[in-house]
Amino acid sequence: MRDSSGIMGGLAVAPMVHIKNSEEIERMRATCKLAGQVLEMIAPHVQPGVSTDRLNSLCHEYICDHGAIPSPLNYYGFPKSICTSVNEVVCHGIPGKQVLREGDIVNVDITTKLDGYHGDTSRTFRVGEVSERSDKIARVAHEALVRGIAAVKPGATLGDIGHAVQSYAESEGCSVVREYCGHGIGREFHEEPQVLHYGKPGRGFRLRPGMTFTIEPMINLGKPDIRLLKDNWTVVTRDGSLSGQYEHTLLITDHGCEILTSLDGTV
Ligand code: EYL
Ligand code: CO
Ligand code: CO
Repeated sequence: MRDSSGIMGGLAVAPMVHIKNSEEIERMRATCKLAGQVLEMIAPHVQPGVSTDRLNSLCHEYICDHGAIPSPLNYYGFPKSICTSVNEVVCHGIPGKQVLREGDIVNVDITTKLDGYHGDTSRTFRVGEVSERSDKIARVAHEALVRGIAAVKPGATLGDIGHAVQSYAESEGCSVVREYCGHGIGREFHEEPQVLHYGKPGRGFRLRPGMTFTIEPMINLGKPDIRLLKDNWTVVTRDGSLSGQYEHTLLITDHGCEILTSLDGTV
């Protein structure tokens, strides 16, 4: 039996990567554009005094008003439509009564399902003026995604992406969370392949035109270790250090890649 790790009887096998045709690519463009628009819509609302529940409601309404569904809602039982991960929360923060305060950083993670296809993107927002440390982890997490995307070109491998992210993050004295990775995306929220944010150049699956996947490195200011809170969803840094994350959905093209969740072509 072939398992999700791509290891069968101790031998590595190629993941079953779905290559999208032009019709599917148009649908990916539409859902990813909507996901990007949700982040643009919510940006001015990420201010001191707003609750994460309010951000969830605004995103939920916007997504539904545009004929789409928020993919995280009920996904493995997830109770909300977006993830809001504040400060030392690494990912899967559940929107609730928590009110954002000046100096917080918060990752807002949006996935839309439009016309049968998923688009996935996230950003770490600074709430008002933030400390040097908070600014650094947001900046390094953003640049880690920039470096990962820069490694995406025809003939490149998944290992090239992971290496680009890891070598940059560690050169800044930060660390890469190992337990979560980017992923293929399309008709399913999570498809093969797994896109690790660490690795060695030249290793792993070779990128092919028509592949759609996310890069979404979670970068910690301290150690890479994480733990799960008792709510069984919220992932935090074990050492309590700050964590940041940015995410885009990409399409591999004949000549490079298209950042499907970017509205203006920038990361
Ligand atoms: C829901 C499901 C355990 C997301 C992503 C929301 C959380 C914890 C089970 C991955 C896995 C977003 O790709 C993701 N974000 O970019 N689960 C996710 N959930 C959830
Ligand atoms: Co996401
Ligand atoms: Co994702």
